[in-house]
Amino acid sequence: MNGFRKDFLWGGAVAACQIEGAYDADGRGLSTSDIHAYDVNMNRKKVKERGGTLEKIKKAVNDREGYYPKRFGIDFYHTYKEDLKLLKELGFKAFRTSISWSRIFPEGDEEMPNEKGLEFYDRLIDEIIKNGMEPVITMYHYDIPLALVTKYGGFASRKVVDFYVKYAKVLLERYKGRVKYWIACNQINYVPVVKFGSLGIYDDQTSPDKMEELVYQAVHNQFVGCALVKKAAMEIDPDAKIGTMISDEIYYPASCKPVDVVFTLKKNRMQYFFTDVQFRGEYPGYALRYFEENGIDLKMQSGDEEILRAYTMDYLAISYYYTKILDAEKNTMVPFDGLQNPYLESTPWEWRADPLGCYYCISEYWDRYQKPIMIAENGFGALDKVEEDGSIHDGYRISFLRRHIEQIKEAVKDGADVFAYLSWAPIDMVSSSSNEMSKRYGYIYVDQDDFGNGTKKRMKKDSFYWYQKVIRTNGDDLSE
Ligand code: BGP
Repeated sequence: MNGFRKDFLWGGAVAACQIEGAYDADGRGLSTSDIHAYDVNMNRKKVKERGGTLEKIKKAVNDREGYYPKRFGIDFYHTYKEDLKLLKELGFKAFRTSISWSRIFPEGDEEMPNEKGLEFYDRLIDEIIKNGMEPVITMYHYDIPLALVTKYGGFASRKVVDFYVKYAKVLLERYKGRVKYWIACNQINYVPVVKFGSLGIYDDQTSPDKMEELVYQAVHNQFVGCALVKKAAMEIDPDAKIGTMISDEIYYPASCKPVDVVFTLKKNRMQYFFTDVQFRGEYPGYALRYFEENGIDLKMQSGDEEILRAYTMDYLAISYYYTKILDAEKNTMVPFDGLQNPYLESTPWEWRADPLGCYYCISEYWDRYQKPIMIAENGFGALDKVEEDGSIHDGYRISFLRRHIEQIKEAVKDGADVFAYLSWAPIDMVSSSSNEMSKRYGYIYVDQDDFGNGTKKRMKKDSFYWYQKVIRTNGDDLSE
């Protein structure tokens, strides 16, 4: 294959908790994303997830002074029609967004779903389709209903798995025939870092020495949840495809010292662990050994192993942003503990772009599983400047995207079945990690600052016209 397949899904990806706003509209409940305050003194090079202790969480809920950007997003809840029109003009073939769990089950454990929430996604999904795009829907993107955290302790509880599967079944029934591509959980391997957003585990839920065990227990529960979602999809809508999604965190050895190379292999394997379980249907030996040697005793319920084996995922969604390197002496097995690569350029957030790494990552995953691959996120967060005449010259973003798409094409030429490229994010919105508005990814600029001030006017950047050409030529013309 010399280029992208004819039905290649070009598009972009967003998440409900960063874009929608309207956090209390139409019966929506609070979610984990609503308690992340913007911190003007934050160090961009050391952005950490803010979960906190149970007390801190409760305080944030009642705080009337701090600014919580994800509660407001860019008001997509009300502007989706105009925004989708712009994406249609770009030529989008697909649009990935997520459903806000707490719009459907405000507290997570209600008997019946919130009809008003379901109706919003009826309208949104219909509008996506009306604009000629394939909807790609993430069921759960860092916004578990907050009550499931405070009452049950998030995915560490098996009850929450039941609530999650019930929620997913409601979505599958309701949007059957309209949504083909589902992603069960955003970046399932990223959980040790985003343990609050992704697993709903708070800082003092257990003692520090038991935290790793609790996290992996919750991961196990999430695996079972995803497998049960696949089972439900097979029964409810056999045409639906259930994907698992990882954030690429495959690192390079810092040197060719065999000890660095083997350490890197072992650490990378704990990343493949997630997809090994979800595609091969069983826990690999290296992971079982890691758990045993680190005092991690996972509680499996009877039937779990059969469920994992019987219901594996249909495709792999990857988000790809940067790479890091590993030194056996300086780094530990703690996930994502790595060093910056001196051969790569830094951004203010220390996300070092590595287009060749994109080829490397796709090739590794394709060679390992031969499962269809969707690039579910890839993009360049930057501080954009609006010129006096309203133009925005984001050549750096065009260059980033061009170099990555070229490498994806290289992997395609090798035979990798990449069927979609959904860049993050077509329109500026609140950053997931830093809660800033000024970390911008879009082809479309949104006039809004870190405190939510501004006209919210949408403006096309130079990259808008470039990506439009890329889509029009099915990736043949990438010239800047
Ligand atoms: C991914 C998340 C997204 C997203 C992106 C960029 O890990 O799935 O939600 O926002 O990273 O991250 P950030 O917004 O922190 O720059």
